[in-house]
Amino acid sequence: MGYKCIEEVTEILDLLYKHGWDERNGGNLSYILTEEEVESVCDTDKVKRTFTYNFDMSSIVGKYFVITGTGKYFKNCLKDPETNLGILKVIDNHTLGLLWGYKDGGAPTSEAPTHLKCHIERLKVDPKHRLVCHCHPTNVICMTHIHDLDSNHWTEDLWKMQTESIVVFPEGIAVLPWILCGGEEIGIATAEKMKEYRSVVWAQHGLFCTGKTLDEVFGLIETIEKAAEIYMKICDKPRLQSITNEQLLTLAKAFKIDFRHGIID
Ligand code: 2HA
Ligand code: ZN
Repeated sequence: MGYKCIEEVTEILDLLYKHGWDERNGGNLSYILTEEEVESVCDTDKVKRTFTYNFDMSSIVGKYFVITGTGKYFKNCLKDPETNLGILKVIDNHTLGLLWGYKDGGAPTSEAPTHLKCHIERLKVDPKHRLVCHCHPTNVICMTHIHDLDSNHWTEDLWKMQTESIVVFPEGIAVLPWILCGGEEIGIATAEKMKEYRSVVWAQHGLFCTGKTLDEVFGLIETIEKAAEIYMKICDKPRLQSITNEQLLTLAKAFKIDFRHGIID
């Protein structure tokens, strides 16, 4: 295939699959491409098909995205990117134009409106933002069955599972209750949380993570899932010691971490 930007995306999709976080057609990803990256794969103005959405995309008109296809399996993206992925351009307030991919007549993931709403919010906070990734990490889902769904309680407990957590997600993690996936309500609720967080948990479903690069977002997912794994392994065991608020504050000071206030301080 030889398209560097597509290879980078499919490598991450493959890793997510191999971790067991994207069974069957679980999960979806959207990543902003530069014009140069799109030019290395296809024409930037030959629109093959269009997809319309009923929300306002005016702030991202002209941007290019690679987006996983609806019903497609992360497992298959590395060997057949042109069927499982699409490159799309936001051609007006309500329309995506397909430039490349979805070779079998496919379409963007059912969660594309949620992804695009998250991109719109994250770009307001961070102009370098590029990636939204949704996956189904096992221990994060486990925790949503046995832990309350308060974002501050999750943040505190995940920060205290391992020293790295507060370093990797100092803004904390947001948690949403069970809401119908693929719909408007969950998209609006997720994007609202993205004004303050890069990571949003969907109860009994999975995780949405965002960031500047594929490595950053993959690392964020790994770190959150690792903290959740530790939580699940120790939650029913007697605890002799844990990380204290004071220790986290010492760490934050030493590493100059701009962490969310009102949880451990
Ligand atoms: O695309 O994960 O949330 C399959 C899903 C929907
Ligand atoms: Zn999902």
